[in-house]
Amino acid sequence: MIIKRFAVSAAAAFLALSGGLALAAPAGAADCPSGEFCVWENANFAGQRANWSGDDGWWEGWIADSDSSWANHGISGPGVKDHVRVYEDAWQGGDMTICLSPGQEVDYNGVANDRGDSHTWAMNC
Ligand SMILES: [Ca+2]
Ligand SMILES: [Ca+2]
Repeated sequence: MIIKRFAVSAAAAFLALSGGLALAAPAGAADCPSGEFCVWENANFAGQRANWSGDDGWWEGWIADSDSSWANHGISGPGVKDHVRVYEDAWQGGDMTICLSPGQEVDYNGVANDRGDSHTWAMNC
């Protein structure tokens, strides 16, 4: 992880040094590890972050019913469950509050705000 971070910042430094005008914004605004689904307690990817590479049927108390922004940095591929469905109750119960396609980042959603309790990776939304 440290090595990877170093490589990324080295690449960024190289881009900056090589006169990279229009330093392209990173692919996503949200700071979320590749391959993972991330949830923040505040809008705009702020506050404490929870992240998972797999499913979670019962979010920890501090993030349950506190989710206000979301990012799906899952890896896509043939036959891969790369969408994420968030549910209002534990164990994928109740309504689906929000569903993210691969790469999708949502900085706020009034319907889903502070309702999530579980999520699962899925083939679609
Ligand atoms: Ca919140
Ligand atoms: Ca809930």
